[in-house]
Amino acid sequence: MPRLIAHLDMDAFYASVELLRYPDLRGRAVVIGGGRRHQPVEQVDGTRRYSLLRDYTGRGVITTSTYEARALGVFSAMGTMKAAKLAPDAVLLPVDFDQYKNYSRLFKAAVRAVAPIVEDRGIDEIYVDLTDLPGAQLDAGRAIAQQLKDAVFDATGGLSCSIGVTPNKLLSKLASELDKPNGLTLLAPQDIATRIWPLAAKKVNGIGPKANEKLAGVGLHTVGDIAAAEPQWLIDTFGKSYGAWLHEASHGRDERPVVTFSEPKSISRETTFERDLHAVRDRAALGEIFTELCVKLAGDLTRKGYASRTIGVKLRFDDFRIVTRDLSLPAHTMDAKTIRRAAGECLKRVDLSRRLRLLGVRAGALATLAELVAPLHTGDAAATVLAAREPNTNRNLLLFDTPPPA
Ligand code: TTP
Ligand code: MG
Ligand code: MG
Repeated sequence: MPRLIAHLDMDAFYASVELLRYPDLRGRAVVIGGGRRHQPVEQVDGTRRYSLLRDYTGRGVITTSTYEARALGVFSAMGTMKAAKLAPDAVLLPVDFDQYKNYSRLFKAAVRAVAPIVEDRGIDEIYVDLTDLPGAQLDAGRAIAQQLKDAVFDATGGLSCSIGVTPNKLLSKLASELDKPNGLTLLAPQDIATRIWPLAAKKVNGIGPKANEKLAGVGLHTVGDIAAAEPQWLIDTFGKSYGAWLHEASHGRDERPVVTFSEPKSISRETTFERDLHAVRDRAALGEIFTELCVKLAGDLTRKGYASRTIGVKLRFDDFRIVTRDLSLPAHTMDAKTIRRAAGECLKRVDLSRRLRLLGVRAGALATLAELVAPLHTGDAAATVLAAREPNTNRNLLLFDTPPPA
């Protein structure tokens, strides 16, 4: 049975979410990237006054734009001042990351209700494995893909998305962009030559700016150019593994599975002692273990790209009774000292007269680094962060338009 993999990407995501609450802006060039001072002002006559790009001064960067603004040459990651030159009459709206995160949850839940094998690829896109869904093979996934689009539209109160359905993730990612916005594109292997080979090489997920430059340097500009190159020559030029991958990718071959992943609710570290320890008599040893747990926990958070707002402790006594306590912090943290202090506060609320078998520290109420950092830095701040976290690898992809503050 051939695989049927869908890639779903929301259309002009942040901008489309804003249009849900400002429907009077539909059809206009709108860019998202302002700060609080660009909040629309409600007038006495019930209309709203919007900030216009022409009035913008600052060093912000645009996160996205409506398709009407794109027609004027205004795209993601463009400096807002530069965008103002191209589209002075475009409306500028502030970034409301919390709102986009809510709509992200909504559309993903709607998809999971129809097709449960979902791989999260960031705030506005997912892969979905349709292979084994009833009826999917009858029409190469078209009806189910349409059902996904309808479910997303209904669950979000009117957001559109574009879906590509092909035998693998690599092709689907490319296909979902082919007929944007509101696209539904099915590709079979025989469509690769006509629809994929004309695309610029850098459109392929895995061909970054560096590789693209090197490809251009040897005269390979499109996916078709790579496909036409000798595999051995690609290997000689680009190295054994990347060269071989370039050949496979250009022919639309990709075996990677759809990997489901859900964000952890909490991350914890605990240790069972070799011999039971007493809070007073073994104070030094316990203190050392306690600190080490907090340091390790902070390391886990940092490595995985999370920060926590609720720190808790877990103790098991020599009679096997378990006690937990937790404490909410004023702000998210991934800092070992802050965690240690909060965990220490929790410990003060426990009766420590019995000896301990186990001690654990837990970080809950997690937020991803991208969630925390994006609202701080988008728009008008000195450094604009275009942040994304790869959910499967937990790799943080933080891109600053100016160096991050020290
Ligand atoms: P994209 O899916 O790349 O773009 P989009 O949804 O706005 O438009 P399209 O119809 O072409 O898919 O990114 C999703 C959101 O991520 C986007 O709405 C805003 C944010 N983003 C940034 O903040 N900075 C960026 O450089 C990019 C590319 C996106
Ligand atoms: Mg999108
Ligand atoms: Mg996207």
